[in-house]
Formats: sequence, structure tokens, C-alpha cells
Amino acid sequence: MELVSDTSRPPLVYVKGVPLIKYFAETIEPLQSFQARPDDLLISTYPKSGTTWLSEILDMIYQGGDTEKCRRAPIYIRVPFLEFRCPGVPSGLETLKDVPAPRLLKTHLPLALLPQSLLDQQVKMIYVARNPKDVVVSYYNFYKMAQVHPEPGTWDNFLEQFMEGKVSYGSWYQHVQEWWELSRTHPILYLFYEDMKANPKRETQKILEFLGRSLPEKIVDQIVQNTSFKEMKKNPMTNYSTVPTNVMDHSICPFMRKGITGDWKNTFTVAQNERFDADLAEKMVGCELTAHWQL
Ligand code: PPS
Repeated sequence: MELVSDTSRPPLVYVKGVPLIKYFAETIEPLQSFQARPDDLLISTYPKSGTTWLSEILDMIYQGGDTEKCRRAPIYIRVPFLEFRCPGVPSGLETLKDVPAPRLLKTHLPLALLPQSLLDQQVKMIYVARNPKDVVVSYYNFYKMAQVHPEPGTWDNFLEQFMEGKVSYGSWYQHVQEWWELSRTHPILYLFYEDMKANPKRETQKILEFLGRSLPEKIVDQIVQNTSFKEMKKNPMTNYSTVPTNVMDHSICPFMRKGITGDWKNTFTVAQNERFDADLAEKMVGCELTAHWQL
């Protein structure tokens, strides 16, 4: 591993037209030879859409609802983040070596950069999409606290960058739509953060059904209880407090920030909201996804 001191907000690096955190960009080439297993399960999201939440639900399911087993390691060790690389912290590919099958894997990659083996092996995938207005607010706060990102600048400037697809991982609009399209031909369960908030038990049962697993109702209730925002915020194995502070500085903003829907209303101005809506309508024309959100 490299020295922890080398985390100085480097500019994003473009790979096949996709802007990425510099360190993540450097893993894309080695990642292409990643060998998936048919019993892997891939968690895919655009950043800040509920990845950590879904990861914890899945590990709890895989551990039969045993809370103690889920405390064996931080979430980024239990669920390796494929393209993750950062000085001073084990990379996703390094972490993967110690994970027994069946493996849970995490990615934020758009399809252009996804290792082909995941598709060839017909790996089951669960995608979570979230209201883009809440995503961009969460992302802005994350940019501030996670110093592998460039400086976010002002909120107004960051919002423009997001709308133009110039933030890490590129266009939200393209990401949610291309994964939606892929779900027509590949085994993908496509979930929404807002549905998980509204009825976490129903969504957990959907996940169980997709996995072809079943658990007693009492265990499902325990999983729902243990993966609530309140519980995950205070759990060091899920709240990222184990990451070095020069990588994530929780004194600037905690990773587990608010965990609610509609927080965008506290940040967007009326003018920003109108501009965002008009731009969204243009970019999502003909796509049924936006019907899921009260925008
Ligand atoms: S990352 O860094 O992209 O992997 O982040 P990700 O985990 O996708 O998203 C972080 C946001 O999800 C919220 N969160 C939760 N919400 C509800 N319930 C639970 N259990 C939960 N766990 C995490 C987290 O607070 C971030 O959203 P914001 O709006 O910033 O609070």
C-alpha cells in the first residue's frame, strides 16, 4: 500500500469518457481481468443512492440475520468495492482475495467500464436508484468530507457539474437509464431508495425472493431493525468511522448524514429547482423511471 499522506484532492481522470476519482481510474485496466463467479452478487448504484444500506441488508441476509457475524469487519471489507483504490487503505481487488464465496461485490461503474466477466457469468445484480435531487445534495456533502474528490466548489457550481455529468462517475441520467435497460436482459433487481424508506420490510422480502432465499419473518424484522439509519449510523462497522480521517473527515460531514428523502428542499433554491426539473425532463425523455419520484 502507498503512504496515507498522498490524498490531496487530485482532479478527476477521464476513462472512456467517464470522469473518475484519480485512484479509481487507475484500477479500471486491471479490473478488466477480474473473474466473476456465477454465485457472486453485484450491488450497483450511482454514488449516494443507498449502496451501504443495501450492502448491510445483503450481508445480514447472507449471515442469516446474525448481527454478531455482521460485526466481523467494516462494510467495505465484507462487501469489496471493485474499483476502490486509495492510498493507505486496501484496494477493492486486494480485499476481494480474502472474501469467501458466495461473494457480495459493490460497484458504481457505468456499463462502459464494467468488467465483462460479470455479464458473461450471468451474475445476479441489485441496482438502487435514488431521487437525483437527494443524490446531488448527498454527493456535494460527500465531496466535502471524502478528500479523494476534487474540491466541490460552491453548491451552485457543483449542481451544474452534476447536471453536466462532470462529477465522479459521470452522468447520473445515463447511469440510471442504462442499468434500467440492462435489467430487461440481465438478472437485475432494480430498487428505489424511496421504496426502501417507505417499506423496508417489503423491499427486503423482494430481495430475498430475487436471491431465491427465505428467512423466518422474525429474522426479516430483525434485519429491518438492524439496518435502519439510526442503527447503521451508530455502528462502526457500517458508518465508515474506521476509515482514516484524511480519507473521510466525519467532522466536516458524517458519512451517515441524514438518511431521509426530500432533503433537497433544504438546499435547492426555487430557481435551481426549476432549472433542474427542465434539464431532467430533457435528459429523461421517454424514460418511465422519473415516475417513481415526487420531483
Ligand atoms: S456511497 O459512498 O456512494 O457508497 O454512498 P451510499 O451508501 O450509496 O449512500 C449514502 C447515503 O445513504 C444514506 N444511508 C441510509 N439511508 C437510509 N437508511 C440507511 N440505513 C442508510 N444508510 C446510509 C446516507 O445517509 C447517505 O445519504 P444522505 O442523504 O447523505 O444522508
